[in-house]
Amino acid sequence: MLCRGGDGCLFTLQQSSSNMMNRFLRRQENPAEEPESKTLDDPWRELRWGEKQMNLQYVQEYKPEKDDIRYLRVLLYGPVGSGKSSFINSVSNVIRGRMTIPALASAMTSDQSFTKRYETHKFIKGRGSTKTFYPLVFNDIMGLEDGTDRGVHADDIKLALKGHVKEGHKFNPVAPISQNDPGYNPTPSADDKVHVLVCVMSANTPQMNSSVLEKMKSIREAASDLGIPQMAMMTHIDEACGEIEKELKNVYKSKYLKKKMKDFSAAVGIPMNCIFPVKNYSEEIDLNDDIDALILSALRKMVDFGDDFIEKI
Ligand SMILES: Nc1nc2c(ncn2[C@@H]2O[C@H](COP(=O)(O)OP(=O)(O)O)[C@@H](O)[C@H]2O)c(=O)[nH]1
Ligand SMILES: [Mg+2]
Repeated sequence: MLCRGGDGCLFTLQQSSSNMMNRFLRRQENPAEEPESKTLDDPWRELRWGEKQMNLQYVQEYKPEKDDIRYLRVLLYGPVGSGKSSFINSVSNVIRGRMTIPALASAMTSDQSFTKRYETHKFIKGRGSTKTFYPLVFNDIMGLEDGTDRGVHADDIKLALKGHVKEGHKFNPVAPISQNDPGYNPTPSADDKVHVLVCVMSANTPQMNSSVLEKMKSIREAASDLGIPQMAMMTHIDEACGEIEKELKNVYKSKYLKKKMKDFSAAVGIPMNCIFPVKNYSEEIDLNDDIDALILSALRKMVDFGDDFIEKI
């Protein structure tokens, strides 16, 4: 706006303010002109970021009430690269209060699964002669690849749910474990069985293909038949949404993530309130309270769901 005084100035001022008014009215009529915010004003789920310590203590002090059950066993399944091994590492970091490297995470983004053996991951409690394990253990099962003869066989996961897969068994993608196999456990104990089934999915991948969805569905049905509680985790949330990458506390404000979780919920039939977003430890060299808070929020639910099931068996 040029203003040199006199009538010309008045005219230019009037013109300028009427232009502004027009722009304002246009925006009112057509909000699309305004770049839409990527975040909601208020989080859609409440997470008390300051309660990390309480949840940590809850998980650290958890112990199954039944005498014949030493461990609450969580089985993680999901596509290759979704972050199952990284989640186990992350839990180890959080529970032990320092960075640790128990389960190998694959840095390669290949379509072949890295974890092939059925292995129980335990977390060490105490040091030296007082060394014991926390009663919360994880099994990480080979990825669910596209196609029938690749990745883990859905039948193997079903047998693992019932505790029939022995520690160290090497999965064969072509043929599921049979009763004659040395890796088959005919008489599983109550804590060989899986107490919570957790699907791990990356928020940073496009739509899942139908054959992976089919495998997931059949596993979920088997778990439902056995009464095993189920939940899911969305990982890679930092990579999927710039707002979360900038600030992890935006996790429940991100419109993108909310939509991704809703779509996932609809595709696999896991209700929204059983899906938890987490950011795994991946590049960090030190612990971070916000990362811990999200992991503990999911972990606490795993413990509660698993414990409910243990009470029933
Ligand atoms: N940025 C980021 N990277 C992740 C996350 N979770 C896993 N990763 C990385 O993704 C890759 C595959 O993870 P991995 O745990 O091996 O997947 P798995 O095949 O399901 O066991 C590794 O390079 C991890 O560091 C996450 O939440 N955020
Ligand atoms: Mg792995």
